[in-house]
Amino acid sequence: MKKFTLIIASMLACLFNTQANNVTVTTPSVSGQNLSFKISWENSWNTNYAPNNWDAVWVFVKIQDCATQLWSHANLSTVVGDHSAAAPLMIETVSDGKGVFIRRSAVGGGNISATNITLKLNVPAGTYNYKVYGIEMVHVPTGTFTAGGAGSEGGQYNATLIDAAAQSSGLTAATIGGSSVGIPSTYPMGYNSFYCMKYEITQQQYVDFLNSLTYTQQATRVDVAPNSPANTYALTSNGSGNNRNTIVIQTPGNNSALPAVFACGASTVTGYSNGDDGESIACNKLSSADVWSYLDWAALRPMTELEYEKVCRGPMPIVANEYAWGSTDITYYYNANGYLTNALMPTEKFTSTVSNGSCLYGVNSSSGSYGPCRVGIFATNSSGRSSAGAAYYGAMEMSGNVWETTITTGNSNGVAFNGTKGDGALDANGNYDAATWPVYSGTNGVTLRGGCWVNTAGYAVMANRSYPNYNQSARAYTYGGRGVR
Ligand SMILES: [Ca+2]
Ligand SMILES: [Ca+2]
Ligand SMILES: [Ca+2]
Repeated sequence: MKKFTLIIASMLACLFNTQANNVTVTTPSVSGQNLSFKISWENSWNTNYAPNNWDAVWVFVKIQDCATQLWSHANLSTVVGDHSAAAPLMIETVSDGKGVFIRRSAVGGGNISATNITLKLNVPAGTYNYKVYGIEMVHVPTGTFTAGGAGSEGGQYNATLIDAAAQSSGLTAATIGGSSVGIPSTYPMGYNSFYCMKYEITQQQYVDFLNSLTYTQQATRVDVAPNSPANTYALTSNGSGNNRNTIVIQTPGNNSALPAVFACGASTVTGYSNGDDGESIACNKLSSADVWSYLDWAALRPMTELEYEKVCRGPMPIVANEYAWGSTDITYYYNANGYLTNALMPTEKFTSTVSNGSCLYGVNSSSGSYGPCRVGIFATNSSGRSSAGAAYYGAMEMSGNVWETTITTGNSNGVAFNGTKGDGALDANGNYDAATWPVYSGTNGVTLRGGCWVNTAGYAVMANRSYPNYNQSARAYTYGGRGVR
């Protein structure tokens, strides 16, 4: 009877209703090794005409041991038949069992209403709390594409065909140009298929990450001590204010014993992370180590800068000086009083008509009232690729909003990366520890791509490579990122 009580208590403790962007995962129920929940998200697709791809949700599970209170990554069965998804969805397993992709099983489009999913866990017997996480992704199919530029992009690669031969034999520095070093065949060039996050990491996603860490790990991944008072901004570096980063300490931790509880807290009078707190705004003030630690934890991996170009351009020919949406159209948007309706909400949008080449760039001020906006802010039911500011395969804000933290080909640290995926766990200090991921050593293997809400339009040009050896060792109000798998 006592054990039964404990299980009930632990189930009550996990009444999560995860909402990141549009993905909603209901509170999971557990029976033996089977974990069941409903998933829903908006504007899903699976198309058999260009861009011939689909979107998906990368779903992974964390378990909290009721004895130790520690969260760890839960492996899932790698056998497709062990899982089930109601129509119109299907499950796609991965060989390392770190999660599953859930996607449309047939050609179609539109919103996915709450749909039943059952996943089979592969975890040791024990008493746990469970949390299910969902990250929207777009599929990037295997195929040849052209990297580089044809205009005055800035530091751009030579126009270079990335095909099966290039991936299998590597590229010389002279071939790829752009002050790149030679690229070995082990570096993911974007020829082979992968999934890319549809959006930049959001503030609520970073909060969910922080809330599964130990106190010591949290201390590494934020700017302030986790035992700071409630409502202390967690990411304060650079800029002259919070720059729309709303992540705060909701409940202070207890030094080296109890982790803090973080939340989005733009409007704490109404409650934390409750729909008016900036949860869906791109998370800025992240260092490369923050981005990559998030990705290791989520069992994803960093994106290379050649993959960045594949996601943006797809198989289309080069357009000189194009942005991520494949044209040179660009329209200036930034957050300011009166420009946004439903500011800080999941429905945040601009009051003016959205135009072709919609892009968040060019504020040229570090004033704390300026900052990034909600991810996917330009996409509507009727928007086209250019008005939505969408990359070829449907990823959003690949130009503008926050910089994309990608792995450079500009130095040996970067090109040593071989695509190893995160395993869901960080080291005891909260740092990523996946093999070949660049470790900071003077040059940290980062290049920033796609511009941001502060910089001029030239940096938002897709092929611009102004920072091939960037030291993104600190946090700044324009830095963020996303991952792939
Ligand atoms: Ca609130
Ligand atoms: Ca961006
Ligand atoms: Ca790891």
